[in-house]
Formats: sequence, structure tokens, C-alpha cells
Amino acid sequence: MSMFCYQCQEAAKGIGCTIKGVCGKDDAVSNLQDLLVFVTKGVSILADIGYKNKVRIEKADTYVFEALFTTITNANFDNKAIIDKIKEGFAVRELVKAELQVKGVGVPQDLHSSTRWMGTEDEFDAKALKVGIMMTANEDIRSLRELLVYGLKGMAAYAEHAANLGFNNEEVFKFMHRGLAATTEELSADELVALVLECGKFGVDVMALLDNANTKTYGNPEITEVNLGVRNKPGILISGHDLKDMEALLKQTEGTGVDVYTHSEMLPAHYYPAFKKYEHFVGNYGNAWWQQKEEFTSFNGPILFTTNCIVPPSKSASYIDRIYTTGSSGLTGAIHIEANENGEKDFSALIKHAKTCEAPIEIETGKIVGGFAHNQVLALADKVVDAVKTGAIKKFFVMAGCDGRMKGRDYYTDFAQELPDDTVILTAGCAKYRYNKLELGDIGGIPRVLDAGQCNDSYSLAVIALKLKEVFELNDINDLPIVYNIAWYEQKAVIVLLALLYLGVKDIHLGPTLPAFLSPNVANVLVENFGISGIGTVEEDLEKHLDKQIA
Ligand code: SF4
Ligand code: SF3
Repeated sequence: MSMFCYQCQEAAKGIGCTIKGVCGKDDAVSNLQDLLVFVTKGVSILADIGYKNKVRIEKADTYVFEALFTTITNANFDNKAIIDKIKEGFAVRELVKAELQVKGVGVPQDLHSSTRWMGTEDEFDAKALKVGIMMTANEDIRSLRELLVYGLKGMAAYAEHAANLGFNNEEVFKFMHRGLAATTEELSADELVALVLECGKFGVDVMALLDNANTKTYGNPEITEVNLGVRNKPGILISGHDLKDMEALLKQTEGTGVDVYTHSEMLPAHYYPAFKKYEHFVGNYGNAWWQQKEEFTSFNGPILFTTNCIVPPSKSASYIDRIYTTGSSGLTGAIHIEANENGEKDFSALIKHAKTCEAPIEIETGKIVGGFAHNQVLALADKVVDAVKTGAIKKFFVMAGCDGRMKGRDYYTDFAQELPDDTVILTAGCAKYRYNKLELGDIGGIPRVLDAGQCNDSYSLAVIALKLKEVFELNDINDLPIVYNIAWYEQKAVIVLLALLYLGVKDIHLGPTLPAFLSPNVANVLVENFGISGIGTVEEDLEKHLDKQIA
């Protein structure tokens, strides 16, 4: 075994990737990521001491969310970027120690070795093998520690997007440090379960923070028709989740003769008033992340990754020299655009590059509709409530989450297609690409697929559910006619799941497979306390779900 990783839904054989990741991550990158998480834990242990003594060291907060985000599935495949981040971690640890000393806060000598281990680059691989996931011998403790770390990775991603827009929540940072530090301590399974559930609380908080950051900065998402076709000018394709990068790219491309298209998780950018005003913001090109090889080939222009999900291109891919990364994303061979000291990014290299490219080849035409985040849905609340009261809408299905390349994900297309006409799908995240182009119609003008936005906008779906609970004067969110049939892939889905559990949502169906990192005992805790289960066949599941009415 040259590596071990089981953090995503595609973990090899449902157990873990041991030679090379199904995602394309090789053992060198995987091991460097393990070492990066180790060093990040050291920073958090020290920052946690700081917070407990009312000393906040901002650099530690920023470092921790950036480092964790770097290790999310499909975000960063660039060895050098990860090595640099590890070395930065050494420096941040020293900075925190120095700062604590200045503030008169004592740092115990016997702290975990992650607070002090330092090595040269040629020692990294050997050290990584000693600090990986499998070093926790007890499988339940390992499972809980990793569940917590993955929740924190998702939290880190959302915290970074919010911070990029100038929105921060110290309580979230505090918890991130405490949570990471806890994974180095000898805690009991019960103590770890409590932390995992608490992680869900901060998951709600960080998604609320990001929702506030996005809507305060760019306005509330509105019902929008997004064009799927192309124009005859060269274009830049932008993917990932970062709206600040989206804004900068739109501003810098204005008047240059270069069009901008979204890919995968950037689709919901079209729903924001601040972006709709750009005439050269043409539409969405393609589908979910895993279809990028074909779609990037036919797009013809440069592609900007602001976050995951990157599929590392083969050496013969025609678009290999058209890939640019920024933020926590990275790919060996791609050009990485760094922010300057003011947080500004210069995308002129992409624009120049685009001008030398052909216009995109059209792969589809037509439009899709989205923009049903909480504000928009609540504006339609009367209509929605009436439709429920009259029985025009019998049930809502939350089908948020991620898409992926596993064959079994056809289930979600079939499931959406087989749902009766008096049901509505609430979605967010790239899971929507499994059914957002089907002709599912509407109920009295309310489309049967309501897309709230990106995976982080699952928060919107929770706000909508809480509002419905209030309107129908129910005591329990689980009495609503809402079924949760969630698809997961990477660690942002883990924080969304923990957030839903914190909000009291029960009986969530999670697919296409249950996480490899849940040991049988930990899975049991989730089943017994929250009724979490996997998925069955479309027929079985429809039968099971369709008898649930308002209690
Ligand atoms: Fe395997 Fe997923 Fe880890 Fe990649 S991220 S190595 S596919 S478990
Ligand atoms: Fe998708 Fe990667 Fe998770 Fe943001 S883009 S939902 S998988």
C-alpha cells in the first residue's frame, strides 16, 4: 500500500484508494495531503490555545481553511503547491508560538508532535506514511476522527469563500481549530460523536455566513433562464464555486470581445443580479464536473478552475495548456493565478489566451431555469403553500448534493423521471445535472425542479423547510411532506449532511453508496439516532417515500 484515502464516494472498492486515487490523485499527492493535514492540526492545536486565552491569530485561521480546502477531493493535484503549503504551515506554527509568547500565553512542552515536527522536502514522503489515516488503529475512532476532519474540510471551503468576500465568523474558526486539535487527542468514541454533531451546528453557521456574504455582495438569486447554447466569439469557461473570482473575471473581460460561460458548479452565478447585467455572460456550457474531458475539448477556450472539481487531463488531452487554476485549486502543468496583497487577481493572461482561440462548439441548445434560493422561494411562499393545501403539490424531494461518474448515479435520473407529477424536487449542488435538463414540467407555474444554487445553497433548502414548518404550524421539521434523497461525493457534502442532522432532519437517504469511512459501528450510530439509510432501487424507494404526508 503506497497511499490510503477513503474520503470520497469513489473510494476504490468502497474501501479506500491504495495505489492511485480513482480521482486521479497519485500516491505522492495523496501522501503530501496527509502530511499537510498533520501540519494543519499542529497549527490548530496552537491556535486553539490562543483562542482559549482570548488571543486570536488571524493568520492561523486563514491558513487552516486554505490548507484544508487544498485537500478536498479534486481540488489540488499540484505537488509543489502542497509542499509550499506544508512549509508555510511550519512558518505559521512558529508565528503563532511567537505571538502567544508575546501575549504571555504559555505553550506546554508536551503538545502533539504536529506542533513541532519539521523536515526537509526529501523527508516529507516518509513522514507522511507515519501520520496517515491508518495510523489510528481502532477503526471506530479512525472513522469518527475522519468524519470530523471531512466535515471540517467542507466547512473550510465555505469559510474561505465567505472570507474572500470579507465575511468571517470567529466562532467557526474556533470550532475548526478545536475540532482538528481533538483528532490528535485520546478521546472516547462518545466524545468524538458529540464533536461530529457539533460540527453540524457550525456547518449551519458557515453556510449562513456564506449565504449572507453572497447575497449581500451580489444580491438575492432570482428566477433565471440560463442559455445552454453558444455565440460565435471566443470564450472563457469558469468552474468551481468562488463568486469573487466570477465577478473579477466578468469585470475584466467586459468589452474585450471575449465571452464568459459557466461550467458545473458555477452555473448558479447566473442567478445573481450583480452578474446578470453583463452582456457577455452568455450561459452555461456542459454538465457536471466529471464530463469535463469531452466538454473542455469542444469548448476551445481557456478554462478557469476556482475550486474543485478538477479531473486531471491525460497527457494527450488537447486542452491541457488551456487550464488555469486559482485559490485552493491546483494542477501540475496548469497556470496558477495568485491574488496580490489586496486580494485582487489579474486574469489578463486568460483573456489574451482566449483571443487566440476559436469560439466554443455548440453541444446543446435551449435553456434551463434556476434561482430558487430561499428569498425567491419565500417570495412565492403563498403560491407554494396554496399548492400544498390544495393537494396540487403532494410532496417535496430534496435531491441536493453532488454528481459523480459512478454508473449507479443513473438512479437519480430515473428517480426524478419516475416521480409523480404532483411532486417537486428541491435541489442544490452539481447533483442537479442528473435531472435538470429533463422536461419535468411545472405545477401551476411552479417548476418541478427548483434549483437553489451551489452545494452550499443547501442552506437555502433548510431555510425553506423551516419556513414551511412555521407556516404549517408543525412542531417537528420531520412532519413536513419532504423526503431527503441526497447524493454525495466529496467533503462539502459531509458538512451539508452534518448540518441537516443538526437541524433535526431524520431519515435521510444517502447514495449512491454509503461513505467508506463509516465503520459499521459508526454507521449504526447514524442509523439508530437519525434513521440514515442508503438507497434501494427506484421502484422500492418510490414506494417507500410516496406514502409520507403532512402528519
Ligand atoms: Fe480515492 Fe476519493 Fe481519495 Fe481520490 S479522494 S484517492 S477517489 S477516496
Ligand atoms: Fe459538485 Fe465537485 Fe460536490 Fe459543490 S463540484 S457539489 S462534487
